[in-house]
Amino acid sequence: MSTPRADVQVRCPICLTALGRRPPRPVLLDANGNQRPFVPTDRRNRVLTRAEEMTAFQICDGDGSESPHHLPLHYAQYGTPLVVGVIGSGATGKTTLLAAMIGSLLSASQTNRLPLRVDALDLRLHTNFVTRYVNRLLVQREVLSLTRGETIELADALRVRSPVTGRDHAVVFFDVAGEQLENAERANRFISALNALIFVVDGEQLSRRRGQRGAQAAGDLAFEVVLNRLSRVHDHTPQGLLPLPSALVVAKSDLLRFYGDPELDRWFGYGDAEEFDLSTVEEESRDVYRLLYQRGHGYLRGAERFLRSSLHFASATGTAPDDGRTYAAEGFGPRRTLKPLLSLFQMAGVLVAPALHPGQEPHR
Ligand SMILES: Nc1nc2c(ncn2[C@@H]2O[C@H](COP(=O)(O)OP(=O)(O)OP(=O)(O)O)[C@@H](O)[C@H]2O)c(=O)[nH]1
Ligand SMILES: [Mg+2]
Ligand SMILES: [Zn+2]
Repeated sequence: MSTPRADVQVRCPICLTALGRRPPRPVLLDANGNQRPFVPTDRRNRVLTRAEEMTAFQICDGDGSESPHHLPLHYAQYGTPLVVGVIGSGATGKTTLLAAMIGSLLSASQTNRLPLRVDALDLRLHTNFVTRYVNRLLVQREVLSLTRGETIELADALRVRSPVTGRDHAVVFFDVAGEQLENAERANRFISALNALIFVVDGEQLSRRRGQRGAQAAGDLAFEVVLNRLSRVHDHTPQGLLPLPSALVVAKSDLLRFYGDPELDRWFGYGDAEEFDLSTVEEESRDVYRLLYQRGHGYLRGAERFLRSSLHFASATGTAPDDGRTYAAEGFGPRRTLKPLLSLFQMAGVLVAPALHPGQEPHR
Protein backbone atom coordinates (compact mmCIF):
# COMPACT_ATOMS: atom_id res chain seq x y z
CA MET A 1 0.00 0.00 0.00
CA SER A 2 1.36 3.49 -0.76
CA THR A 3 1.98 5.52 2.36
CA PRO A 4 -0.28 8.51 2.99
CA ARG A 5 1.13 11.71 1.51
CA ALA A 6 2.10 14.05 4.29
CA ASP A 7 1.70 17.20 2.17
CA VAL A 8 -2.04 16.95 1.66
CA GLN A 9 -4.81 17.57 4.12
CA VAL A 10 -7.66 15.24 3.32
CA ARG A 11 -11.11 16.11 4.64
CA CYS A 12 -14.25 14.09 5.15
CA PRO A 13 -16.22 14.82 1.94
CA ILE A 14 -19.50 14.77 3.85
CA CYS A 15 -18.81 17.25 6.66
CA LEU A 16 -15.34 18.67 5.77
CA THR A 17 -13.72 17.61 9.06
CA ALA A 18 -9.95 17.20 8.64
CA LEU A 19 -8.98 13.54 8.65
CA GLY A 20 -5.69 12.16 9.87
CA ARG A 21 -5.45 14.07 13.14
CA ARG A 22 -6.08 10.78 14.88
CA PRO A 23 -5.45 7.30 13.49
CA PRO A 24 -8.52 6.10 11.58
CA ARG A 25 -11.03 4.17 13.68
CA PRO A 26 -11.65 1.08 11.52
CA VAL A 27 -15.03 -0.64 11.73
CA LEU A 28 -17.03 -3.28 9.89
CA LEU A 29 -20.69 -2.77 9.04
CA ASP A 30 -23.28 -5.54 8.96
CA ALA A 31 -26.12 -5.71 6.44
CA ASN A 32 -28.26 -3.44 8.67
CA GLY A 33 -25.54 -0.82 8.94
CA ASN A 34 -24.57 -1.71 12.53
CA GLN A 35 -20.89 -1.23 13.18
CA ARG A 36 -18.34 -3.26 15.16
CA PRO A 37 -14.61 -2.66 15.53
CA PHE A 38 -12.45 -4.10 12.80
CA VAL A 39 -9.74 -6.42 14.12
CA PRO A 40 -7.55 -8.23 11.56
CA THR A 41 -7.52 -12.01 11.97
CA ASP A 42 -3.72 -12.15 11.87
CA ARG A 43 -1.80 -8.87 11.65
CA ARG A 44 1.41 -10.68 10.64
CA ASN A 45 -0.32 -11.98 7.52
CA ARG A 46 -0.20 -8.79 5.43
CA VAL A 47 -1.98 -10.22 2.41
CA LEU A 48 -4.91 -11.42 4.51
CA THR A 49 -5.04 -8.15 6.47
CA ARG A 50 -5.03 -6.16 3.23
CA ALA A 51 -7.89 -8.26 1.87
CA GLU A 52 -9.86 -7.82 5.09
CA GLU A 53 -9.25 -4.05 5.10
CA MET A 54 -10.98 -3.82 1.72
CA THR A 55 -14.35 -4.19 3.48
CA ALA A 56 -13.57 -1.97 6.48
CA PHE A 57 -14.59 1.65 6.95
CA GLN A 58 -13.13 4.50 8.94
CA ILE A 59 -15.41 6.61 11.04
CA CYS A 60 -15.62 10.37 10.89
CA ASP A 61 -17.45 11.66 13.94
CA GLY A 62 -18.14 14.95 12.20
CA ASP A 63 -19.12 17.76 14.50
CA GLY A 64 -20.87 15.29 16.79
CA SER A 65 -24.34 16.64 15.99
CA GLU A 66 -25.17 14.04 13.35
CA SER A 67 -24.67 10.32 12.90
CA PRO A 68 -21.06 9.30 12.11
CA HIS A 69 -19.88 9.20 8.51
CA HIS A 70 -18.48 6.01 7.09
CA LEU A 71 -15.60 6.45 4.69
CA PRO A 72 -13.47 3.80 2.96
CA LEU A 73 -10.59 2.86 5.27
CA HIS A 74 -8.12 3.87 2.56
CA TYR A 75 -9.92 7.09 1.64
CA ALA A 76 -6.97 9.33 2.57
CA GLN A 77 -4.27 6.90 1.44
CA TYR A 78 -3.63 8.19 -2.06
CA GLY A 79 -3.34 11.96 -1.72
CA THR A 80 -6.31 14.23 -2.36
CA PRO A 81 -9.19 12.07 -3.56
CA LEU A 82 -11.12 13.05 -6.65
CA VAL A 83 -14.59 13.82 -5.32
CA VAL A 84 -17.05 13.79 -8.21
CA GLY A 85 -20.54 15.25 -7.86
CA VAL A 86 -23.32 14.31 -10.29
CA ILE A 87 -25.46 17.43 -10.55
CA GLY A 88 -28.93 18.05 -11.99
CA SER A 89 -32.56 18.47 -10.93
CA GLY A 90 -34.93 15.59 -10.18
CA ALA A 91 -35.27 12.84 -12.80
CA THR A 92 -32.74 14.38 -15.18
CA GLY A 93 -31.09 10.94 -15.42
CA LYS A 94 -28.19 11.26 -12.94
CA THR A 95 -28.32 7.84 -11.27
CA THR A 96 -28.91 6.02 -14.55
CA LEU A 97 -26.04 7.88 -16.19
CA LEU A 98 -23.65 7.20 -13.31
CA ALA A 99 -24.53 3.49 -13.30
CA ALA A 100 -23.90 3.29 -17.06
CA MET A 101 -20.67 5.31 -16.78
CA ILE A 102 -19.21 3.15 -14.05
CA GLY A 103 -20.38 0.00 -15.84
CA SER A 104 -18.65 1.15 -19.04
CA LEU A 105 -15.50 2.11 -17.11
CA LEU A 106 -15.27 -1.26 -15.38
CA SER A 107 -15.77 -3.24 -18.53
CA ALA A 108 -13.20 -1.16 -20.46
CA SER A 109 -10.71 -1.64 -17.63
CA GLN A 110 -11.38 -5.37 -17.36
CA THR A 111 -10.83 -5.84 -21.09
CA ASN A 112 -7.55 -3.87 -20.98
CA ARG A 113 -8.79 -1.13 -23.25
CA LEU A 114 -7.75 1.70 -20.94
CA PRO A 115 -4.39 3.02 -19.80
CA LEU A 116 -5.90 2.77 -16.31
CA ARG A 117 -6.59 0.01 -13.81
CA VAL A 118 -9.85 0.42 -11.96
CA ASP A 119 -10.89 -1.48 -8.86
CA ALA A 120 -12.72 -0.96 -5.60
CA LEU A 121 -11.42 1.48 -3.01
CA ASP A 122 -13.92 -0.09 -0.69
CA LEU A 123 -15.28 -3.46 -1.63
CA ARG A 124 -18.52 -3.20 0.29
CA LEU A 125 -19.49 0.20 -1.12
CA HIS A 126 -18.46 -0.77 -4.62
CA THR A 127 -20.19 -4.16 -4.62
CA ASN A 128 -23.32 -2.47 -3.37
CA PHE A 129 -23.23 0.07 -6.21
CA VAL A 130 -22.59 -2.60 -8.82
CA THR A 131 -25.39 -4.88 -7.62
CA ARG A 132 -28.00 -2.23 -6.90
CA TYR A 133 -27.38 0.07 -9.83
CA VAL A 134 -24.96 -1.15 -12.52
CA ASN A 135 -26.28 -4.71 -12.81
CA ARG A 136 -29.91 -3.80 -12.34
CA LEU A 137 -29.59 -1.35 -15.20
CA LEU A 138 -27.19 -3.06 -17.57
CA VAL A 139 -27.93 -6.73 -16.92
CA GLN A 140 -31.56 -6.81 -15.77
CA ARG A 141 -32.47 -3.72 -17.84
CA GLU A 142 -34.54 -2.37 -14.95
CA VAL A 143 -35.64 1.25 -14.69
CA LEU A 144 -33.81 2.48 -11.56
CA SER A 145 -35.80 4.11 -8.76
CA LEU A 146 -35.53 7.84 -8.20
CA THR A 147 -33.03 8.61 -5.44
CA ARG A 148 -34.67 8.99 -2.05
CA GLY A 149 -33.52 9.70 1.48
CA GLU A 150 -31.80 12.70 2.92
CA THR A 151 -28.65 10.99 4.20
CA ILE A 152 -25.63 12.14 2.28
CA GLU A 153 -23.33 9.23 1.54
CA LEU A 154 -20.90 8.13 -1.13
CA ALA A 155 -22.44 6.29 -4.08
CA ASP A 156 -19.25 4.49 -5.08
CA ALA A 157 -15.53 4.55 -4.27
CA LEU A 158 -12.92 3.43 -6.79
CA ARG A 159 -9.17 3.14 -6.85
CA VAL A 160 -7.87 4.25 -10.20
CA ARG A 161 -4.27 3.40 -10.98
CA SER A 162 -2.30 4.91 -13.84
CA PRO A 163 0.47 2.58 -15.00
CA VAL A 164 2.01 5.58 -16.78
CA THR A 165 2.54 7.70 -13.67
CA GLY A 166 2.51 4.78 -11.25
CA ARG A 167 0.05 6.76 -9.14
CA ASP A 168 -3.10 5.54 -7.46
CA HIS A 169 -6.05 7.87 -7.04
CA ALA A 170 -9.06 7.47 -4.80
CA VAL A 171 -12.10 8.47 -6.86
CA VAL A 172 -15.46 8.79 -5.12
CA PHE A 173 -18.90 9.78 -6.36
CA PHE A 174 -21.84 11.62 -4.83
CA ASP A 175 -25.25 11.09 -6.39
CA VAL A 176 -28.00 12.66 -4.32
CA ALA A 177 -31.65 13.32 -5.19
CA GLY A 178 -32.13 16.28 -7.51
CA GLU A 179 -34.79 17.77 -5.27
CA GLN A 180 -32.24 17.87 -2.47
CA LEU A 181 -29.73 19.72 -4.66
CA GLU A 182 -32.33 22.25 -5.78
CA ASN A 183 -33.06 23.25 -2.21
CA ALA A 184 -30.70 26.12 -1.43
CA GLU A 185 -31.77 26.04 2.22
CA ARG A 186 -30.20 22.64 2.85
CA ALA A 187 -26.75 22.55 4.40
CA ASN A 188 -25.38 20.11 1.76
CA ARG A 189 -21.85 20.62 3.00
CA PHE A 190 -20.63 17.92 0.63
CA ILE A 191 -20.97 20.38 -2.27
CA SER A 192 -18.02 22.32 -0.88
CA ALA A 193 -15.93 19.12 -0.93
CA LEU A 194 -16.51 18.42 -4.63
CA ASN A 195 -13.45 18.87 -6.83
CA ALA A 196 -14.87 17.48 -10.10
CA LEU A 197 -18.33 17.91 -11.57
CA ILE A 198 -20.62 16.04 -13.91
CA PHE A 199 -23.51 18.34 -14.86
CA VAL A 200 -26.46 16.42 -16.28
CA VAL A 201 -28.77 18.12 -18.77
CA ASP A 202 -32.06 16.29 -19.32
CA GLY A 203 -32.34 15.49 -23.02
CA GLU A 204 -36.02 14.67 -22.50
CA GLN A 205 -36.74 18.23 -21.40
CA LEU A 206 -34.77 19.62 -24.32
CA SER A 207 -36.84 17.53 -26.70
CA ARG A 208 -40.14 18.61 -25.07
CA ARG A 209 -39.20 22.26 -25.22
CA ARG A 210 -38.36 22.05 -28.90
CA GLY A 211 -39.71 25.18 -30.56
CA GLN A 212 -41.25 26.59 -27.37
CA ARG A 213 -41.00 30.33 -26.99
CA GLY A 214 -38.56 31.45 -24.32
CA ALA A 215 -37.13 27.94 -23.89
CA GLN A 216 -33.69 29.07 -25.03
CA ALA A 217 -32.98 30.69 -21.68
CA ALA A 218 -33.80 27.53 -19.74
CA GLY A 219 -31.32 26.17 -17.25
CA ASP A 220 -31.35 24.01 -14.17
CA LEU A 221 -31.91 25.16 -10.60
CA ALA A 222 -29.62 22.48 -9.14
CA PHE A 223 -26.77 23.79 -11.35
CA GLU A 224 -27.31 27.28 -9.93
CA VAL A 225 -27.35 26.16 -6.30
CA VAL A 226 -24.17 24.15 -6.74
CA LEU A 227 -22.38 26.87 -8.72
CA ASN A 228 -23.30 29.39 -6.11
CA ARG A 229 -21.90 27.21 -3.33
CA LEU A 230 -18.70 26.40 -5.23
CA SER A 231 -18.12 30.07 -6.05
CA ARG A 232 -18.08 30.86 -2.38
CA VAL A 233 -15.55 28.22 -1.36
CA HIS A 234 -13.05 28.29 -4.23
CA ASP A 235 -10.71 31.05 -5.32
CA HIS A 236 -11.41 32.04 -8.90
CA THR A 237 -8.85 32.41 -11.65
CA PRO A 238 -8.11 36.01 -12.78
CA GLN A 239 -10.69 35.39 -15.53
CA GLY A 240 -13.32 34.65 -12.86
CA LEU A 241 -13.42 30.92 -13.51
CA LEU A 242 -13.62 28.03 -11.06
CA PRO A 243 -10.40 25.99 -11.09
CA LEU A 244 -12.20 22.61 -11.16
CA PRO A 245 -12.85 20.23 -14.05
CA SER A 246 -16.42 19.93 -15.29
CA ALA A 247 -17.96 17.50 -17.78
CA LEU A 248 -21.40 18.59 -18.92
CA VAL A 249 -23.48 15.75 -20.35
CA VAL A 250 -26.67 15.96 -22.38
CA ALA A 251 -28.18 12.75 -20.99
CA LYS A 252 -31.04 10.76 -22.57
CA SER A 253 -29.69 11.93 -25.94
CA ASP A 254 -31.44 8.93 -27.55
CA LEU A 255 -34.60 11.08 -27.31
CA LEU A 256 -32.98 13.83 -29.36
CA ARG A 257 -31.81 11.67 -32.23
CA PHE A 258 -33.22 11.87 -35.75
CA TYR A 259 -34.85 15.28 -35.25
CA GLY A 260 -32.65 17.08 -37.71
CA ASP A 261 -29.71 17.85 -35.42
CA PRO A 262 -26.78 16.60 -37.50
CA GLU A 263 -24.30 17.73 -34.83
CA LEU A 264 -25.87 15.24 -32.43
CA ASP A 265 -26.64 12.41 -34.82
CA ARG A 266 -23.12 12.19 -36.13
CA TRP A 267 -21.61 11.37 -32.73
CA PHE A 268 -24.02 8.48 -32.37
CA GLY A 269 -23.04 7.29 -35.84
CA TYR A 270 -19.59 6.27 -34.53
CA GLY A 271 -18.88 2.90 -32.98
CA ASP A 272 -17.95 2.47 -29.33
CA ALA A 273 -14.21 2.66 -30.13
CA GLU A 274 -14.60 6.41 -30.75
CA GLU A 275 -15.10 6.91 -27.02
CA PHE A 276 -11.47 6.05 -26.35
CA ASP A 277 -10.27 8.84 -28.62
CA LEU A 278 -10.01 11.93 -26.47
CA SER A 279 -8.63 14.00 -29.33
CA THR A 280 -12.22 14.61 -30.49
CA VAL A 281 -13.47 15.97 -27.14
CA GLU A 282 -13.11 19.57 -28.24
CA GLU A 283 -14.99 18.97 -31.46
CA GLU A 284 -17.87 17.25 -29.65
CA SER A 285 -17.87 20.00 -27.02
CA ARG A 286 -18.35 22.61 -29.76
CA ASP A 287 -21.31 20.67 -31.19
CA VAL A 288 -22.98 20.31 -27.79
CA TYR A 289 -22.35 23.99 -27.10
CA ARG A 290 -24.04 24.98 -30.35
CA LEU A 291 -27.10 22.84 -29.66
CA LEU A 292 -27.50 24.10 -26.10
CA TYR A 293 -26.92 27.69 -27.13
CA GLN A 294 -30.04 27.41 -29.26
CA ARG A 295 -32.13 25.21 -26.96
CA GLY A 296 -31.26 26.15 -23.38
CA HIS A 297 -28.25 28.35 -22.94
CA GLY A 298 -28.82 28.53 -19.17
CA TYR A 299 -27.43 25.00 -18.98
CA LEU A 300 -24.13 26.17 -20.41
CA ARG A 301 -23.22 27.72 -17.07
CA GLY A 302 -22.30 24.18 -16.00
CA ALA A 303 -19.38 24.45 -18.44
CA GLU A 304 -18.72 28.17 -18.97
CA ARG A 305 -17.96 28.91 -15.36
CA PHE A 306 -15.08 26.41 -15.27
CA LEU A 307 -11.45 26.72 -16.26
CA ARG A 308 -11.49 23.23 -17.75
CA SER A 309 -14.68 21.79 -19.15
CA SER A 310 -15.93 19.46 -21.83
CA LEU A 311 -19.42 18.89 -23.21
CA HIS A 312 -20.88 15.57 -24.30
CA PHE A 313 -23.89 13.77 -25.74
CA ALA A 314 -24.72 10.47 -24.01
CA SER A 315 -27.49 7.98 -23.51
CA ALA A 316 -27.30 5.62 -20.54
CA THR A 317 -29.77 3.19 -22.06
CA GLY A 318 -29.91 3.84 -25.81
CA THR A 319 -33.69 3.66 -25.64
CA ALA A 320 -36.67 4.82 -23.55
CA PRO A 321 -38.23 2.48 -20.94
CA ASP A 322 -40.73 0.01 -22.34
CA ASP A 323 -43.32 -0.05 -19.60
CA GLY A 324 -42.00 2.14 -16.79
CA ARG A 325 -40.20 -0.81 -15.19
CA THR A 326 -37.85 -2.26 -17.78
CA TYR A 327 -36.11 -1.39 -21.02
CA ALA A 328 -36.73 -3.61 -24.04
CA ALA A 329 -33.70 -5.62 -25.20
CA GLU A 330 -33.87 -4.13 -28.67
CA GLY A 331 -31.68 -1.05 -28.95
CA PHE A 332 -30.71 -1.21 -25.27
CA GLY A 333 -27.19 -0.34 -24.17
CA PRO A 334 -25.18 2.62 -22.91
CA ARG A 335 -23.94 4.92 -25.63
CA ARG A 336 -21.13 7.44 -25.20
CA THR A 337 -21.19 7.23 -21.41
CA LEU A 338 -17.50 6.39 -21.01
CA LYS A 339 -16.10 9.40 -22.81
CA PRO A 340 -17.32 12.10 -20.38
CA LEU A 341 -15.78 10.19 -17.48
CA LEU A 342 -12.47 9.71 -19.30
CA SER A 343 -12.45 13.38 -20.23
CA LEU A 344 -13.07 14.32 -16.58
CA PHE A 345 -10.25 12.00 -15.49
CA GLN A 346 -7.96 13.60 -18.03
CA MET A 347 -8.81 17.14 -16.93
CA ALA A 348 -8.25 16.09 -13.30
CA GLY A 349 -4.86 14.50 -14.07
CA VAL A 350 -6.00 10.98 -13.19
CA LEU A 351 -5.70 9.85 -16.83
CA VAL A 352 -2.43 10.91 -18.38
CA ALA A 353 -1.70 8.76 -21.42
CA PRO A 354 -3.57 9.04 -24.69
CA ALA A 355 -6.63 6.92 -24.06
CA LEU A 356 -6.62 5.00 -27.33
CA HIS A 357 -5.08 1.64 -26.72
CA PRO A 358 -2.37 0.79 -29.24
CA GLY A 359 -3.54 -1.99 -31.46
CA GLN A 360 -7.12 -0.86 -31.21
CA GLU A 361 -8.91 -0.09 -34.45
CA PRO A 362 -9.24 3.62 -35.13
CA HIS A 363 -12.92 4.57 -35.27
CA ARG A 364 -13.00 6.00 -38.75
N1 LIG B 1 -34.76 7.58 -22.91
C1 LIG B 1 -33.97 7.57 -21.84
N2 LIG B 1 -34.52 7.67 -20.61
C2 LIG B 1 -33.69 7.69 -19.54
C3 LIG B 1 -32.27 7.59 -19.68
N3 LIG B 1 -31.74 7.67 -18.45
C4 LIG B 1 -32.75 7.81 -17.58
N4 LIG B 1 -33.95 7.82 -18.24
C5 LIG B 1 -35.29 7.99 -17.65
O1 LIG B 1 -35.23 9.02 -16.69
C6 LIG B 1 -35.74 8.58 -15.45
C7 LIG B 1 -35.01 9.23 -14.30
O2 LIG B 1 -33.69 8.77 -14.28
P1 LIG B 1 -32.81 8.78 -12.94
O3 LIG B 1 -31.47 8.34 -13.35
O4 LIG B 1 -33.47 8.04 -11.86
O5 LIG B 1 -32.83 10.33 -12.61
P2 LIG B 1 -32.14 11.12 -11.40
O6 LIG B 1 -31.60 12.37 -11.97
O7 LIG B 1 -31.20 10.24 -10.67
O8 LIG B 1 -33.40 11.47 -10.49
P3 LIG B 1 -33.42 11.82 -8.91
O9 LIG B 1 -32.74 10.71 -8.22
O10 LIG B 1 -34.85 11.97 -8.55
O11 LIG B 1 -32.70 13.14 -8.76
C8 LIG B 1 -35.56 7.05 -15.51
O12 LIG B 1 -36.48 6.43 -14.70
C9 LIG B 1 -35.78 6.73 -16.97
O13 LIG B 1 -37.17 6.61 -17.20
C10 LIG B 1 -31.72 7.48 -21.00
O14 LIG B 1 -30.51 7.39 -21.24
N5 LIG B 1 -32.63 7.48 -22.03
MG1 LIG C 1 -31.08 9.60 -8.72
ZN1 LIG D 1 -17.58 13.59 8.27
